[in-house]
Amino acid sequence: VALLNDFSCFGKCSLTVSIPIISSYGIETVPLPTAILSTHTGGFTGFVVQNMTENMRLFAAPWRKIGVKFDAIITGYCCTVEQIKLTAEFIRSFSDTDTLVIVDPVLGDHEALYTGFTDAHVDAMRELCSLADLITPNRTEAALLAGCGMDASIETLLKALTVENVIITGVHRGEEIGYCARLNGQYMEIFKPCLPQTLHGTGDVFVSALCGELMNGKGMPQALKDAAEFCDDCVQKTAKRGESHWYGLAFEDKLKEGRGL
Ligand code: PXL
Repeated sequence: VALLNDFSCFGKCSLTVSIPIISSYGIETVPLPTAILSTHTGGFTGFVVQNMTENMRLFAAPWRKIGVKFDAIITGYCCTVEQIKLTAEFIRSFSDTDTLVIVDPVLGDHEALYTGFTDAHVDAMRELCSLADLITPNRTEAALLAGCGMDASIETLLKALTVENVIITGVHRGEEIGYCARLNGQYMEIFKPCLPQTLHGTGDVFVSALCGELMNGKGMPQALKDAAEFCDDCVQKTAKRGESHWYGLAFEDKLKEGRGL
């Protein structure tokens, strides 16, 4: 699996989450960092960012020479419009007809674009999504991509999104939070208890588990169910650790449990 995402050294999101989780499913990972950050940007200040756009081109060139094609490509955080376009180019070069392409269209949250992102990012991301078999926007990203207002219903959002398989994450309903999806033309939803705190990187844990399940041959609906369960387990384990663990999910506790330790 090729992973095009940022490498946030401290804070547990993106590549530092997806490499170990996907490996734990017995799948080989090949990361291509879009940026290297001292920490992720959710709640930390003074972070340092090394943009990797030029290196992405340089690193991918020898892979092209080997003629490698990936069984899956997952894309996440892209810093710039140029990088979103480069990511699209990567998918075209390194996939064949069987490659599973998952685009996590990182654009924003809580009804706003992330700092530094513009409408041009949304347009480029919409184009990137058109190459995907499955996209996993949160509710804010779904509305941006669909060109709908933030108060649009899930039904309206799913109708407006033309990618065949869509999982909208982070949907709040009463005391619960969950996923609303259209998979193989069928509507499906899963809700879990919501903790009263923001947990950064939850989407990355979910998408990584989803990829692991799909690559082990599960169909999309079952993969969604099992990835949601995996992610909820990580959330519960994080809650047990208390407030010192505010910056990310304690997914290591879950992986350790899988070893019977
Ligand atoms: O997973 C979310 C994420 C990814 N990448 C970076 C982030 C965040 C969330 O804050 O800051 C750099």
